[in-house]
Amino acid sequence: MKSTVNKRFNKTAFQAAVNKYLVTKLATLPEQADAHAWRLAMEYALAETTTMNLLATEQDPKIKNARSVNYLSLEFLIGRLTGNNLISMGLYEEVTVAMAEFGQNLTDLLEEERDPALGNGGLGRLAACFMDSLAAEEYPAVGYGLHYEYGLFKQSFNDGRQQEAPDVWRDETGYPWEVIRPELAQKVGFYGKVEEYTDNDGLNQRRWLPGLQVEGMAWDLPIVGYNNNSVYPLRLWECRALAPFSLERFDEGNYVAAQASHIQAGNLTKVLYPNDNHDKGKELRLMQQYFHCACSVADILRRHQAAGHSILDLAKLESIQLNDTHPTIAIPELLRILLDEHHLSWDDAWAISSKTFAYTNHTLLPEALETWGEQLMTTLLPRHMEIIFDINLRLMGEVAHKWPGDIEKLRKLSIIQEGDERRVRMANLCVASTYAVNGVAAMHTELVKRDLFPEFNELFPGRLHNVTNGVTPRRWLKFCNPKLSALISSKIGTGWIKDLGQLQKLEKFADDSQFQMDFMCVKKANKQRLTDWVAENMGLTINPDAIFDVQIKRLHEYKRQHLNLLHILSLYHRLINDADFKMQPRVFIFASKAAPGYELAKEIIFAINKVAEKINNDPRIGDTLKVVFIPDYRVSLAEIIIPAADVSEQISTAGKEASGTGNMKMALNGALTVGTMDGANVEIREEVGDDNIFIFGLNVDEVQALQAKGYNPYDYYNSDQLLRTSLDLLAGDEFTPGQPGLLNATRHSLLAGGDPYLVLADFADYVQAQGRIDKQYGDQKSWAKMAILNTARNGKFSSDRSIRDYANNIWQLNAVSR
Ligand code: GL7
Repeated sequence: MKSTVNKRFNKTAFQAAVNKYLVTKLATLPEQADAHAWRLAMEYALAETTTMNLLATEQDPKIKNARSVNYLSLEFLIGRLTGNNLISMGLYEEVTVAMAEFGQNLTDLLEEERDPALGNGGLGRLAACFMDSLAAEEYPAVGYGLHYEYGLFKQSFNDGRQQEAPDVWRDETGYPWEVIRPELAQKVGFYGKVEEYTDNDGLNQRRWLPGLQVEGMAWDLPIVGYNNNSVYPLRLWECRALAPFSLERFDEGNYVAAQASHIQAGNLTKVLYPNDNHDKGKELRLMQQYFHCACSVADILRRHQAAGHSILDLAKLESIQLNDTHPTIAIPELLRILLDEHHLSWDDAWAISSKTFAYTNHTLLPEALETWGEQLMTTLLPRHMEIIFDINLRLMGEVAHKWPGDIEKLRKLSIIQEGDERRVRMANLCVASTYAVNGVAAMHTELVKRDLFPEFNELFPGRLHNVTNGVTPRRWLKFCNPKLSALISSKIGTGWIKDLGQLQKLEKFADDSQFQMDFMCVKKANKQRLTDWVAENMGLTINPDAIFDVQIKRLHEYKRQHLNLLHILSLYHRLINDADFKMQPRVFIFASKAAPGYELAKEIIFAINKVAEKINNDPRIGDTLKVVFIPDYRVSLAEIIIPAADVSEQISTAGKEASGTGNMKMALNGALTVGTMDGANVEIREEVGDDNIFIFGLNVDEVQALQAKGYNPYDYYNSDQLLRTSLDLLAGDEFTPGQPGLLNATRHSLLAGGDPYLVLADFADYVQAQGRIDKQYGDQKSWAKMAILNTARNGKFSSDRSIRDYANNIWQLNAVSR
């Protein structure tokens, strides 16, 4: 089958298809249809093309015989698909016109779509950007994830406190872009026992006899390549009970018990775990992980063999990228299949598996490094536990050979952590069993080598790489910021959409007064768009001429939203008590979800909301200072906030944020970063130059030195008057009238709680950097120049470049154009 070329758009045929779906799928008529029905019908009509091209890509012999990558991730935070797919298909304008003839406004229809929030934050969003770039660059790829029934929870505020509600991302009538693939369904086992037996050749073999089986149903979402005919699948597995589940129990008349196990088995993919950078070690989560891996590995082998390739050639044709340790169990799963089902020797099986897998590390935080108890592993996956012990035995042999008699090295590198209960360290398993390990920003990779895996780096020289993260320019500039995109294209053409480095050509306009005015005009329009959104959805009035100062990311102590809050408190204090204090009007904008079980994070949200309530209604402050906490942060909100940002807050404790990607999105859209020397901030600074970024705070070595010597937050509290006053504002009832101490949790964590992320240590320098920002904004011409240079110089942070780095340095992959 040859693919259809999108560009030959037939408006009449498209409109006929929309009409057909209105009637046949939505049981309504054009005269009666509401926006919801029009949107769904339009999407079904468009999906005809993407599904056809998905199949055509899959069937293409060039693809079947090419080396490809399989991106395994428990999260794909894809966001709304329709607007982006229209851009990739090159049909945005055509469909705008076609729908207008039905009396429908495309922009309004697009607003109708709910975000599929199948991820938590940066890690999941990165996976989505990578799929977009793989398709744009035409590197053969399949994304493998889970088809959660509920995505990340919906957030609302009740008297300032976070409330969580389930997120139903699919419509009752279905999700038009996805297509079910029953022929790809897989069976997945759990529990049971391992049996030894003698095969026909008289050889001793082992096999796993699972005690429970479930079914994995495949759903494909189309990942549409920008301006090409390739459509790759994002294959999401949904867990279903195998019916009839237990015939005997029906016979026994135990109808309800049989249904109960049925319901339980069907629950595996009900909900995404809402933790970000935190490992909770729940059994159901391990079941999700194995379910994901078993389905995905089986599907990879099915594709490989269906294309006529030998299992012995797996590593030649397939690479499997593990997005963090969440899909690590895919390694023992592949080994189990090679050993127990294909009866390969250990050495042969290992040779294949260890050349197939690669692993990306996304964090250094100890609480985020996954471990699983031996007991749980043995019960749930007895054969996999045996295989993990076998891998470890060989690893320990290598360690003993390299460092004879060094027990400490054995202890540190072992996949098995000794203690009251032995635990499996998933990161160690990954480093020992993959051919490449990468960090996600230059500094992060250095810290992985220096602090996290120094011994592994010695044992396996050359295995550790860096691939700096990136973001897709299609969603994060072209789609979310149409005005800036048009302005850019009017100066340098449209090549930047596929080759973001071309933004450099804007540098020569940085001093051009007219361009500066145009650029700031676009920024103002985007700020007005956000202002309108805030008025409409939150009933709050903000001033679009103020500095829009934005911190949008998950709520975490290491990201230090409370440092931002302390600065706000210091401004409030000075505005009221210091008649000489003057500042540019500023709106502080937050959007952030806290993990439902992370109490302190929720307290910080509460504190920000309460402070906002008071400041926003204080007549002494007027328009000078506003604080807006936008509820239910999600991809579609980011698309409105990011183009409107003047200042991008990237203020994590140095050494804690592996990369960050919001930092890249905002800089690309012309915001100036106030940030620490952490994650990708370091590389952003390298690109934009020291004059175009506001760096402050301790660097990673200073953080480590301070902690080694014994950090005491009271040293700062006692010696810095402004800090003390700001922090103490949280102690009384200033923001919670009649209820003193309600905001104490945040203050307490920073004092008696020991301030683990050195907020107080960085406060003074942060306030100074903010002062420089204030001053700089007073000079609009030079601000405009800095903003332009941020857009011009951030081309490096395209995920197309990240993907090319992976393809060239890790996957050894060639593009296949169709
Ligand atoms: C993260 C990092 O915290 C973040 O800095 C990085 O940009 C992202 C993508 O590499 O990965 N690691 C992690 O566990 N989560 C992240 O967002 C949840």
